[in-house]
Amino acid sequence: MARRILHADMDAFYAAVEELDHPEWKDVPLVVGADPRKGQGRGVVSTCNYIARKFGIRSAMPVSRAYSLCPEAVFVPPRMDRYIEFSEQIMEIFSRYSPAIEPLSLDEAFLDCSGTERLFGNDESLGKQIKADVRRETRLTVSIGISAIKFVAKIASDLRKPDGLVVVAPGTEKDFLAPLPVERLWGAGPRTCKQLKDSGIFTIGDIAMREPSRLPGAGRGKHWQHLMALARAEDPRGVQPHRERKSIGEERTFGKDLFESEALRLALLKLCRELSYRVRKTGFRGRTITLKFRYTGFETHTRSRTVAMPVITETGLRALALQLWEEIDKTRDGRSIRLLGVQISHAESESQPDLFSTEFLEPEPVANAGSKKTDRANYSSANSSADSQASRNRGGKKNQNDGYSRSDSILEEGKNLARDQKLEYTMDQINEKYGQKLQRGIQ
Ligand code: TTP
Ligand code: MG
Repeated sequence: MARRILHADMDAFYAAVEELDHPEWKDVPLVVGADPRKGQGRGVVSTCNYIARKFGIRSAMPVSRAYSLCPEAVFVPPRMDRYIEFSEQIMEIFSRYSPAIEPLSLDEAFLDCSGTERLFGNDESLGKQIKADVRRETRLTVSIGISAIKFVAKIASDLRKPDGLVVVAPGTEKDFLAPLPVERLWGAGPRTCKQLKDSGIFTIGDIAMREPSRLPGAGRGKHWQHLMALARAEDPRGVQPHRERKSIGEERTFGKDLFESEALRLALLKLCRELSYRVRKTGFRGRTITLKFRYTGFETHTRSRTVAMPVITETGLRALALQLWEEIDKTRDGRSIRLLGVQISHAESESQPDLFSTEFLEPEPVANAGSKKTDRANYSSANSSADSQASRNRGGKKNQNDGYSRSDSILEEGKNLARDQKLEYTMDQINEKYGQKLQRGIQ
């Protein structure tokens, strides 16, 4: 089966973030780089918006040159913290669509989406879903290319920027590449392009058709061999994730900071719903749940708890998340919350928990949640797992210490857990079947 590689790259990334924070810059030429009018004319352009590009301004160009091309442009210094914040959000969105992600920079990544057709539909539908998620959650646009061949996906994402989606069907890659100028070829720098043009070669198709001996340098050397292979759409490289997925999470920055406990609780439950759906879809298994919260003004904290068994049901996740939330709510002194997130980490290697293991009832020692920010509070778990706790709560008297033997109680919890799991999978199927139809009806 053909691979399905997706390349996603944000549009005018730094500039788009600046426009988001300063809508007054949206319709004017905007350059991210030191302001040449303030005596810092030696810096270079990080990027610029698409209006500024019409004046010929480009990344890495000296700001003094950008100024001479467009004196009325607004120049703003880069704010890396803010771009990193968006980058994390974008990568988190990408991670919903593939566990194999190869980030190339803050704003772009390859995703290996092979075998996800049943989950996300055809290439077009997959690309549209990712674009819609990015737009809805960040209010930024991303361009996407999809192909069975890695570098073709990269070229495709760049072709219809901004806000592009280009799908190259398997088997059509050579035809797709043929008319494109040689500059598009990954690895063909200005020097190579000049050599090619001097030899009468202007398009990628020209390279593919040319006898290797009639290429510059007679086509010898690794560099030319590589370019020839690419021109013929030969690229065996796969997506190389730098690391296995260690966690899975959902977070939201609210449109307006939230203050009411009830509103925050509801927002948390919604996050739990979305996260548990992804847990079911990806089969991710983790035993640590972490709540992340950011106050108005950006102070960020996390609290986490580790349990003995992976958190696999929404019921279990909600129970744990609410316990953590109540602790936070008590200590936040009425401060408003800007961002809320929930994450499961501490990945398990086994794909399914053993429902009837006696470990099910053992408390787990404190875990290290790996938070970057301040005031991390880890709690050891009083209960064995969120899932079994939820089962106990629901089971009422029967699950108390009321004469049932330990193995009976384990069996009972296992049954409850299996029932929750089955119910939630069934709900997913119903939602996927009728929810999508409903959405299509509305569009
Ligand atoms: P790019 O993806 O190359 O550029 P872009 O996102 O601004 O524009 P587009 O993809 O729509 O063509 O780079 C991502 C960010 O990296 C960019 O916003 C700013 C930064 N960057 C630099 O700081 N210096 C550079 O030379 C380049 C190319 C990018
Ligand atoms: Mg970009």
